[in-house]
Amino acid sequence: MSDEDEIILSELDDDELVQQMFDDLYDGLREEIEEGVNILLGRGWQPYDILTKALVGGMTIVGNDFRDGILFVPEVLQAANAMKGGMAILKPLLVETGAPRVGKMVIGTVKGDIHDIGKNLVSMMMEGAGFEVVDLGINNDVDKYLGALESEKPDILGMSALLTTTMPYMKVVIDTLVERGIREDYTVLVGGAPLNEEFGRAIGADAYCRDAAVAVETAKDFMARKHNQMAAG
Ligand code: B1M
Repeated sequence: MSDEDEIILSELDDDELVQQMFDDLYDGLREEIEEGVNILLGRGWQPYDILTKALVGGMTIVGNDFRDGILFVPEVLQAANAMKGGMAILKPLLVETGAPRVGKMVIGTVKGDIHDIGKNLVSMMMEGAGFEVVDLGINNDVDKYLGALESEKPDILGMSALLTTTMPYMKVVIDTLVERGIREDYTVLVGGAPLNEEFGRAIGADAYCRDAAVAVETAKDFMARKHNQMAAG
C-alpha cells in the first residue's frame, strides 16, 4: 500500500473505525487496535462498549474463520495478541469504578486449555464491579484450584473452558469439592463458548454464565443471597 492509500484511523467515523478495527484485529495489528481503542475513548465511548462492540465483535469474525479453516493457529494467536493490547488499555478504566468490595473470586481456565481471553474479560468486569479477583491463569488442575480455595478463601470459584474436550474437567473439580465436603463453601460459576445451562446443571455448578456481564450479575445475586442468609441466621 502506498503512503497515499494509508488509512488514517482518526479520520474515520465511528462505524468505519469499528469496521476497520475488525479488519485490524483479523490481521493481528496490535498497534492499530490500541490506536483505535484510544480514538474511541477520546470520542466518549464507554470502555465496555469498545470491548464488546469493537474487540469481541472482531474476535467473533476471527473465530468463525478459524472454525471454517480459513485462519490457522498462528494468525489467531496474533489476533489474540492484538485483542489483549486493546484490553490492556481498557482494563484500568473498567476496574476503576470505586465500587465497594462486594466479594472475592478465584478464577482459572481448566486443565488442558490455554484459552484465556474470555476469562481475562470476566476478571476485568468482576474487578470493575467491586470483586477482588485472584486469577490462576490457564491449564489449572484440580490441585491448583483446591490450593487457591484453601489459601484465598474466596466466595466464588470461577472456571473457564473453551474446548469440548476440556469442559468435562470442570466436573472433576466440582466432584472433588463434594468428596472433600467443601462444595457448599463456595458458589461455583462456569463459562466458556461451548458450555450451556444444561451442562452447568449437569456438572453441579451453581450457574453457567453466558458472558462476562452475566457473570457479574450472577455473582452479585449469589453474594446478595449469602448476605441475606447470614443476616437471617
Ligand atoms: Co482456539 N478454539 N484452539 N485458540 N479459539 C476455539 C475455542 C474454537 C471454537 C475455534 C473454532 O473451531 N471455531 C475451537 C474449539 C472447538 C471445540 O472444542 N468445540 C478451538 C480449537 C479447536 C483450538 C485448538 C485445539 C486448535 C488447534 O491447535 N488445532 C487449540 C487448543 C489449545 C488448547 O487450549 N489446548 C486452540 C488454540 C487457540 C489459540 C492459542 C490460537 C487462541 C487462544 C489465545 C488465548 O486465549 N490467549 C485461540 C482462540 C483465540 C480461539 C477463538 C478464535 C476465540 C476465543 C476467544 O478468545 N473469544 C475460539 C473461537 C470462538 O470462541 N468463537 C477458539 C473471545 C472471548 C471474549 O470469548 O472466550 O467465549 P469467550 O469468553 C466469553 C464467554 O464464553 C464467557 O465470558 C466471556 C466474555 O464475554 N466466559 C466465562 C468465558 N469464560 C468464562 C468463565 C466464567 C464466566 C464466563 O466463569 C465465571
